Amino acid sequence: MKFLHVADAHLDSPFLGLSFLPDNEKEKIKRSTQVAFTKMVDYALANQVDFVLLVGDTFDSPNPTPSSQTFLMKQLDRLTSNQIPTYLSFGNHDYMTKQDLLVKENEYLHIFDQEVSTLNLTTKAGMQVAITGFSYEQNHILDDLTSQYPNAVAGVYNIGTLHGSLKTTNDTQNVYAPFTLAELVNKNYQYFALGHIHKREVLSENPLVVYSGNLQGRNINEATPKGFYEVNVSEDFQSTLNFVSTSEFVWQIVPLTFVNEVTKSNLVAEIVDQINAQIEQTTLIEVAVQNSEVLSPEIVELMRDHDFLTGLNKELNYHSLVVRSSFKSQAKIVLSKTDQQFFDEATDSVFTNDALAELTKNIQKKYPFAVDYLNSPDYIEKLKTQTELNLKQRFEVED
Ligand SMILES: [Mn+2]
Repeated sequence: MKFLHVADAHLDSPFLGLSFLPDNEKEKIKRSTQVAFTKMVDYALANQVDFVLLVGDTFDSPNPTPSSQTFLMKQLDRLTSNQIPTYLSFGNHDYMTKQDLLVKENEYLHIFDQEVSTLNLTTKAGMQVAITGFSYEQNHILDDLTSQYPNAVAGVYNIGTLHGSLKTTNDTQNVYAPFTLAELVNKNYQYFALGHIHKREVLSENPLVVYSGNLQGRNINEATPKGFYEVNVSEDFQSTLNFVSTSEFVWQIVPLTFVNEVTKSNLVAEIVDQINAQIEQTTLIEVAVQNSEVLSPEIVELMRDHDFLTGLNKELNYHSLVVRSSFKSQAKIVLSKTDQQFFDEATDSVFTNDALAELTKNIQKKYPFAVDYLNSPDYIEKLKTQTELNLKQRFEVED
């Protein structure tokens, strides 16, 4: 038997921050989530899989556009009219009810309710499968629902589907159907198909507890190829994973280090050569200058400019695009010993989670989805680097 573990298609993803790109490029990027989903359905049909699991956040929002609704309806129809059972649950982004979909449940399309329930299936080859799951009806689920998952049934291939995240010690983060790995492992299911975290990850090998990641990276923090897992199951229930990539393009931070003297006349060639040496497929790129102290402020200004960055694109391999730039400096701020002490103290007190939470209070209130981002160590690190760079440009610096 083989089935597909798919999650987080995020149809309708807005791909924010790319408004400066030409319309045709923007359109292509926006369409990429649909293209990725279509590739998955193509694969299911070509390989005659026994069933497909869609583990939440198929849409990016609970109010999908007519275009996405119609698209999903057609794709589900391709699966079900070819008698491929499809099991869909709603996640924290697309918390909806069955009645909100353009397509009705039928013999082959099963949609999980808010309550944890189990659906049974016998494959064409006669294998018994039990699939347990639930749907979100609001964007947060504070309860750990794993106790409601029934015990494994002997002789049956038991699958748990769960859109959620591992419990953390910080309770304010435990709002997406939190669970512990031990709880899942102790269910003795053959496979836990997880959704929500966009990074592909095997949390446990035996039994398999797996995040498939999303189908198409949506921003620079979602680098590496994305796709789904095909799970092949032998008659004695041994499961093997086969990752199938569906991304139309990948995101990549491309570090740039300038060795030669950089002038405006060799700038484009310097950047393009370094990028082309580091990409292997269609890529949306952040160029990350590692030693911006060798660049004049004018050139840094130029490299921050969208028109300049867009102008590089026609020289790049695989129709790749530069979509942003960032700057690190190796230079040190020169301070007297006492000043340095104050500077270090200030750094430690400013870049704390609490201080940043206070600064971004209004943003967090207005855009609750930004909370995770603003609190992420990655983001805080970036903010720190950027602040240091800005300060260095004001102080005297030495290499
Ligand atoms: Mn999610």
